[in-house]
Amino acid sequence: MDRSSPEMTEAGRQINRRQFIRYAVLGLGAAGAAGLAGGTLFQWLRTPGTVARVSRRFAITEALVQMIDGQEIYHWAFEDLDNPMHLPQMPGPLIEAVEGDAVELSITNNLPAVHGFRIPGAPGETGNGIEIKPGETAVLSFPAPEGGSYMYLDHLNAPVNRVLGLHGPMAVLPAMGNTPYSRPTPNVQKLFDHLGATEHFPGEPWKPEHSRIWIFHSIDPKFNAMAEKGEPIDAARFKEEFVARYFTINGESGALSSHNHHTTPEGRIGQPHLIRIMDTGMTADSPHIHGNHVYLLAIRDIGGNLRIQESVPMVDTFTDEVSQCMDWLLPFIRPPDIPGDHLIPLRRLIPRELALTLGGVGQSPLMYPMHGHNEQSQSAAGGNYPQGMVTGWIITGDLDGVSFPPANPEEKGGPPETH
Ligand SMILES: [Cu+2]
Repeated sequence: MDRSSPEMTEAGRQINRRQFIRYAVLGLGAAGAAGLAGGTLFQWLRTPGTVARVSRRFAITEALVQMIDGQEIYHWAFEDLDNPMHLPQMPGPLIEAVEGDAVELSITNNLPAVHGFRIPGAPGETGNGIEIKPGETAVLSFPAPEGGSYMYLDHLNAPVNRVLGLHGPMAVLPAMGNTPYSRPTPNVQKLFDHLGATEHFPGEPWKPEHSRIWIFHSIDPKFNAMAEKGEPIDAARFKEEFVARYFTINGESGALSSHNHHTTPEGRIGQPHLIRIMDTGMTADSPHIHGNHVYLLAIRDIGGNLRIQESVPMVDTFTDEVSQCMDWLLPFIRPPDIPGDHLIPLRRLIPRELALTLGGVGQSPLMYPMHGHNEQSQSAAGGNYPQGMVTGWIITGDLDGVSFPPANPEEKGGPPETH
C-alpha cells in the first residue's frame, strides 16, 4: 500500500498530502456502501466458538473539508489506509465488529504533534487512551467489547483534538440475541421481541443492516485556522470562546445531509431502523424526528459507561450531551398523520404518492424531516437557514406479504392499482 511519507520543512513542520474533501461523509460511505446500506458487512450471530479478525489501519492526517457554503475548513482527520481511495475522512472511518472479535487497530500519526486515540468503553489501554508521537505507529489489539455504539477520538487536549476532526464511530453487535446489545434490559428485549410480531409493529424484526449513524458535530473555523498555522490551542480558551458556525451530521449539512442515503434511514413500513447518534461537537443537540416517535434505547456517557434503558421512553425529541452516544429505534410504523383506513395499503390509499413505480422504484416516497430543536443548529455561517444539522427518513412503501395481502382488485377501498 502506497503511503507517502511526510517531509520535514526547515521549521520542522511536517507537510502531508493535504487533501480536499468534498463529501466528507465518504468516511461512512466507503464502509457504509457495503455494510449499512447493503447489509453484507454485519455477520450477525457468529457460529459459536468462532472469532473473526477485524484489522484496520488508520493514519492521523490533515484535510480541507468543504462546508455547505463552499468554505474550505482545515481539519485534522483520520485516513483509512486500506481504502483504495485513500482519502482523509471527517468523521473517521466506521469500525464494525461482533462482540468477541479479535480487533487490531494500527494508527499512524502523520502530524507534527503528539496525538491520542481512545475508545471509551473498550477494554484495556484502548479504553484508557494511548498517545502516539509524530511519525510513529501504535497497534491496539483487543477483543470487541459488548454490543453497542462507541465513539473513538483523540482524547488529548480535550476537547480540542476531538472537535478539530479526530473522531469516528465504532458499532459492535452482540454475539447473540435479536437486539443491538449483549445484555439488554427486560424492556428493551421485549420491544425487540415485539417488532414484526405484534399488531402495533407489523413487518419484520430489526435487522442489523437497518442501521444508520448520525454523528452530530459543530465547527468554529477560527480554531481550525489556528491549527492550520500550527499555533497551540489552549483547551480552556477553546471552551470559552467556541462559537459554532457550522453544524454537521456525518460531516455534511443542509441539503447534503438531507439527501445522503448513508445518513437517511430508508425502508418500508415494518422495517425498524436503529439510529446510532454520537455527539462529537461542542453543543448539546435536540434532534426532533417527524412521522414516527422513536424509542430511546441506550446512552453511553463520555466515560464509556453504557446505560441501557430500564424503561424505554418513546419520544419525538431528546436532548443529548456532548460526547454521548445515544441509540434510537425508529419503528417505521405507518405515520399516524396519514389519514384514512389503516387496513388499506398505502399504495392504494395514497396512490399518487406511492403507487407509481418505474422499474421497480417508487417514484414518490414519503420523506419526513429530522431537524434540531437547538435553533441555531439549523443554520450555517452565522445565519443561512436551513443549512445546518438537518436530515430525514424515507418510507418507500408497504411491506408486501407481511402486513397486507398482495395487491389484488378485490382489495378493500381505494382506487385501482395504477402501475
Ligand atoms: Cu421539530
